[in-house]
Amino acid sequence: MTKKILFGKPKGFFDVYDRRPGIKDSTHYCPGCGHGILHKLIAEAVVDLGMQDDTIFICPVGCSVFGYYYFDMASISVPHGRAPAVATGLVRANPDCHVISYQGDGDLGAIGFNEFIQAANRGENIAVFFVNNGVYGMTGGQLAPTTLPGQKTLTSPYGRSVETEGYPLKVSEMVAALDSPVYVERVALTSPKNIRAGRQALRKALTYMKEKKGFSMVEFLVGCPVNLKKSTKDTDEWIENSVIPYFPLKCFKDIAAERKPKQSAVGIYDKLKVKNSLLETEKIHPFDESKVPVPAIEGELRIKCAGFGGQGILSLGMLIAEAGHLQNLKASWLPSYGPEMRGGTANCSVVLSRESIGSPIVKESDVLIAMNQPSIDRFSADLSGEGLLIYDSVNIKFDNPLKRKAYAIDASLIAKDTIGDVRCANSVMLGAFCEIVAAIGEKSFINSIYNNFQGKEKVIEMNLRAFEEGRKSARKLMQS
Ligand SMILES: Cc1ncc(C[n+]2csc(CCOP(=O)(O)OP(=O)(O)O)c2C)c(N)n1
Ligand code: SF4
Repeated sequence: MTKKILFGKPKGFFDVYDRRPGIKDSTHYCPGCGHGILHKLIAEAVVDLGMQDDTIFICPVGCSVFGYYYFDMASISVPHGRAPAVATGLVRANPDCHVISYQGDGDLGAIGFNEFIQAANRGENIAVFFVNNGVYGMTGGQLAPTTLPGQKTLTSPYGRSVETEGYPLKVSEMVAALDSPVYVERVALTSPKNIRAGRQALRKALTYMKEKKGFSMVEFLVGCPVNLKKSTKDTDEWIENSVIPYFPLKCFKDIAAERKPKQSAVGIYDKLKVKNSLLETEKIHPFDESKVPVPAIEGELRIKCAGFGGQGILSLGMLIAEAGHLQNLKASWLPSYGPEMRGGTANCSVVLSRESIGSPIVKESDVLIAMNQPSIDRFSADLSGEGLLIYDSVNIKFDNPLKRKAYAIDASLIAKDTIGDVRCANSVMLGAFCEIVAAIGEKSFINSIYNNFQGKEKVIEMNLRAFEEGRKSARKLMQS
């Protein structure tokens, strides 16, 4: 049989689908699948609107996961439901690119609903094409948030029960109720007339995105004949007779004319600006750390600080990280929150390095600063062979089974008796760390204390004294 091509392929598609393994001249979609029609409308529109070179098509998880086989434009695959989050990153990083967040009803309405609705509410300058076929197509036709009441699917063999599964999610209606989105319309890709309306809606959303008017969404009611177990013709009839009465075709919102083009968010990428805005360094630093040489740390110095919530463990880690940062090291600080905060161990991971840091998570540590018994029980086995342990001997009994280098500091006692406030025990430990590890100059720690307790003169004075006491105790230990 000879093929007669009535309409050529849109220029927005590759001539040959070389990325597709096996057959290169047709798509992987089932006959009658709505994705095929929608892909064609997109491929035509991006070229007609002159957007092909700066449009990024986000391929979702679902049957359209292989969109990049077909579209001759930039594309990116993302985890299930994450398209609006990735789209946000793309347009924030490059406000001149155009991002199509292409999502099924499982992808958008179920696993990714929060990311979707938050992006809509922020009014990100993206176009979301929401493909509502009423089921999870790719995985064999399970119930989706948009499955109709009474509709039979793989996971609702007796039909969707509104008692147990609730009513279908009316996404367009919900999005239109938000203030930020500029354009929301529901169309159906069934009859030629409906497809023409869908084509217009899609072009409108792309145009608004090009004009930087903000967030647009078009919901496309389409068929998944394979999972509905219907012919293509019956599927279209079913959409028209059963789906559209539930999900009416409508332009819910079109207020782009009232909106000015969005201004690009200004990123603060200037390291010095960030430092100045966060720390007001010029005003309060007693020392000029730019004159301090960068410490000769080999590889990464991986530190774990652990103790009770309330002992200032997270601040201790922050003070170390900041002291490293002030000496132009790369520094990361990763707090661990959770139920542990209430009465058990609170901990944080700090990594210092001259090079970029691989991971901020510290499992095997070079230094463990432990301030209570559960912490030492939990983390001492994770110390590396050469690792150093600095612990508060008031709260901890430790017989050092692995024979690590260990320094017992009476931190809580010093803080209580000498400084007059047990809450300064963390600064005693900071002083001990400064002296024992000897990687970072004491001036950076002092600056870090000034920064962290800005404006609280008495607190600064107490913590500086505690820091000096910690250094003194550590020196004594090291000499003995
Ligand atoms: C994190 C994660 N959870 C679940 C899956 C399994 N999965 C693949 S596709 C899909 C549903 C897709 O349905 P929909 O978004 O409606 O797209 P369609 O296939 O119908 O176009 C699911 C649940 C997955 N790939 N990743
Ligand atoms: S299973 Fe459904 S959604 Fe997936 S390609 Fe086939 S018809 Fe399209």
